Amino acid sequence: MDQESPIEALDAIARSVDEAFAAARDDNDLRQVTARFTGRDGSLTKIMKRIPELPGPERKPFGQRVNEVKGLVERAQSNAAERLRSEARARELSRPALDITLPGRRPRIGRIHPCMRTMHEIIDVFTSLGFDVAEGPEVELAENNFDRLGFPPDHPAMDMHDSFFLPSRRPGDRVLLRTHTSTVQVREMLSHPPPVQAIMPGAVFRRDDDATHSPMFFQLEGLMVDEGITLSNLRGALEAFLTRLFGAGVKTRFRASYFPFVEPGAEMDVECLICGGRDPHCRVCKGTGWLEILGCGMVHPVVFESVGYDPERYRGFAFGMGIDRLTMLRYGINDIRHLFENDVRFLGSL
Ligand code: FA5
Repeated sequence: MDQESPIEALDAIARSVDEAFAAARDDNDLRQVTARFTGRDGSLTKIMKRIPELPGPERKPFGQRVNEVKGLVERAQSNAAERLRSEARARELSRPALDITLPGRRPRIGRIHPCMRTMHEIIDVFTSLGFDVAEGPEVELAENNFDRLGFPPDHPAMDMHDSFFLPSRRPGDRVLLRTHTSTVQVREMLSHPPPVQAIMPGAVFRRDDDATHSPMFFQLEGLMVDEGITLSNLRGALEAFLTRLFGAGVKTRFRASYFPFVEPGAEMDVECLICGGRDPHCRVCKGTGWLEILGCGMVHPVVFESVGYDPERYRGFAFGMGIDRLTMLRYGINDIRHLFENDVRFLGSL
């Protein structure tokens, strides 16, 4: 059989174009079909090489016809691409809009920080005993933090190495991050005449950092001033709060201690609820079986004088407790730093 002429071959190519592109099912098919016509080994590319078989006058019209067929291929290719796009879109639209088999994601629900939970409970105890709640600033004058509380000028707490001093805007002011909430006692007494019965919660700052000392921690100060206040009022208030927080059986002890703003002064310890006093290497109680939770005492007359109260007429008690330490004891936490690392797995487990 004779080989078909280039003209017949070109006509056959032209007739096959539409069917070839109609068969393309995806972009990959489309690329392959296009290559079959116009690729390096494509039928249209090859047929150009047969031009010399034609008589001279037929060559030019043949070349034009090849170009026309190339145009056919291009149009068929772009129609097929459009068809594939709309088929894909139709498939997408016919899918259910929402995959209801996918399990939902539970939103994370925040919780109150354990220190704040302890703080709120203690506030509830004292407000039920008739105490008001007062607050003061975290950035304080050294005068309120130390001087009015009777700290002697060379007291080590005033050393730059023990407290966070800040540059002050007014020349002569010594400003620092308060090291205890006793500053608010001073502010309360300066702004209210006696009697005073208030608690003062808040954050305080010191250059401390170990298993039971954090550079930022929370204290809650208590102050009661009136005629005839005695040490038994102090013990009564503290016992009421400890029983509410830890239950009736918890062991506590008072130790005589020194604070310049009280006389007599004491510290109160709670039995180590982490090791129960059984671990000589316990990092919380350091093997003593006790953890110090607060300082307290009867307000020193020097303080009354510094705020303009009559020390002959008034007596008062004050205490300052460490909320973080109480939180450690309540939740059995053996390192205060865990409370401030913001690990939600740890905090969420308490
Ligand atoms: C004072 O801060 C006194 N202002 C308390 C006071 C108030 C005494 C009124 C008398 C009258 P002290 O430095 O001991 O005292 O701290 C009180 C409590 O804060 C400690 O018993 C302890 O529970 C807690 N505490 C102290 N330093 C830290 C720290 N770095 N991290 C966590 N808790 C601390």
